[in-house]
Amino acid sequence: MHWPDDVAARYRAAGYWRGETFGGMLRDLVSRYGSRPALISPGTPGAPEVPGVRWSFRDLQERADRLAAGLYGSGVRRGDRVVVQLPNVPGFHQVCFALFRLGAWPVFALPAHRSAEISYFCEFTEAAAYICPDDAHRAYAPGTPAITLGELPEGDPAVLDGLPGPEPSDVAFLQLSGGSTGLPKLIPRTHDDYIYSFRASAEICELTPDSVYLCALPAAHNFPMSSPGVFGALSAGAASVLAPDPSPGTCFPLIERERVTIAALVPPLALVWLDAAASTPHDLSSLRVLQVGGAKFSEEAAKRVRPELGCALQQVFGMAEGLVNYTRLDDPEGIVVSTQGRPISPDDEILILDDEGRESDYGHLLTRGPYTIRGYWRADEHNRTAFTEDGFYRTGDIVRRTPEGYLVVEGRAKDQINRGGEKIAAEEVENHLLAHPAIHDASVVAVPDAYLGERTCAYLICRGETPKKSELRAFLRDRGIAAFKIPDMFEFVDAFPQTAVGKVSKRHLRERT
Ligand code: OOB
Repeated sequence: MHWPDDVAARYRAAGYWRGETFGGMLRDLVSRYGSRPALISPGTPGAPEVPGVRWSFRDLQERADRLAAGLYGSGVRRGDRVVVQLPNVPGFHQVCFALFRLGAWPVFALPAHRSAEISYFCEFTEAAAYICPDDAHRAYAPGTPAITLGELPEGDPAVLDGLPGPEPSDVAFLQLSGGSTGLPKLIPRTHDDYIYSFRASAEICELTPDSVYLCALPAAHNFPMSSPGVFGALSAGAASVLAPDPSPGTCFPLIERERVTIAALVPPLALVWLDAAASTPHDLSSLRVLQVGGAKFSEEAAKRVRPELGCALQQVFGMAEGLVNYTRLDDPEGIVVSTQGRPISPDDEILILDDEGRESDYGHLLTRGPYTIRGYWRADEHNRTAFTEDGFYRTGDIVRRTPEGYLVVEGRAKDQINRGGEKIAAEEVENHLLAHPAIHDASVVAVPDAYLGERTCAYLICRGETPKKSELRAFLRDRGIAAFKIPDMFEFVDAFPQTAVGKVSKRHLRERT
């Protein structure tokens, strides 16, 4: 699962891995920036039970330590897994740093996940606890002790004193893969590798203690977490504003009030912001950089950012498994609007192979480097195909490399739908559909969509009477899957087109719509 010793030694010698843990990093930040703002949350207007808060670096550390002591008192130990599903509130980061301090591993679920996903994460990771927003969530993980935001335990941090903390090379948490298989894969990220990725990202994004980062996407996703995200902002001594939702109605007043300098969005939201900016009464002039990533941002839309929002665009092409590419802030506009950037690290190895496995400037993207995993957690069989023998990760993305060394995402070879940045593994949805008694076979594919980039279409072969589409939607909802995975369209067919070797030809299915 880990990097070979000689490679790890090389990453240390190059200064990428500094032998630091999250706990050590926060202590160091408190000594430098103690009373400066770290996390700002506007609260929910009209809901006094969700008040606005401003935590300094010291507040964050003190609260995380008290929580770590409380969790220790509840039995959470080093190496334990804890499924964390929280909205964009400072409590999310308090929980992260508390678990990091104990050496327990957060397993980052998304707010949209429901019982099917949460119960799987809890069971597969043998989670010691499930930290969730409220009582309604308890039912998602019947066998796991649930702790709601309102009942986070506190203890005397003195109990932590004698405890051995995690090592820098230890796993810090498990991140979710976008996935292309029946069950989501878990990504083990270490203190060393992750801290390098967001520190270097903060540098690329030119963050300083005077920067203000707006976290509008779900905080648990890799993009707003570390590219540079809230962790990158913290590492630079900068404040982060946690938006309860990404709408212009919520975010524009926050940008004005908190003088936000950088924000991150997926392409459909960037379009909504561009449209709303034309008539907003809010002053957005503090915004210097809008990052867009998670799915392909069209060149036409990209060209609108500077004239209509008055800030620079930065394209971000990354993956929870590791590799992140950025256009740089001083790149010529032509590169910024037409490419998805270049890697963070001089030691990110990029391999582009054509269908015959020959090196090329167009084809399958494989990568290896100081913050790209060498294997998913507890997935030996899948790892044999997802990684090459010499440790390259097969991203499943089809890319082109420009003469300047920038990557352009041209398509995808993996069986996944990218619905405006939300990743859907076709096989996972197909398996849920196959559980319906009237469905004989199911094939889920992406269809182009002007707003989301892609939507999902389920092609179905039925036995007996054809079920109503509304009934299928209700069936999937009742199976407890996240709403974004429920297909946008259902098409009933008698047979699936086949490839020469007799497999379902998803390419031909996609061309039907
Ligand atoms: C980010 O991470 P994931 O793990 O949700 O998804 C990774 C996949 C990539 O393999 C690629 O297929 C797609 O999402 N993707 C893009 C893209 N950024 C991600 N496709 C086209 N253009 C882009 N700019 O999505 C993620 C992680 C860190 C930073 C940014 C995004």
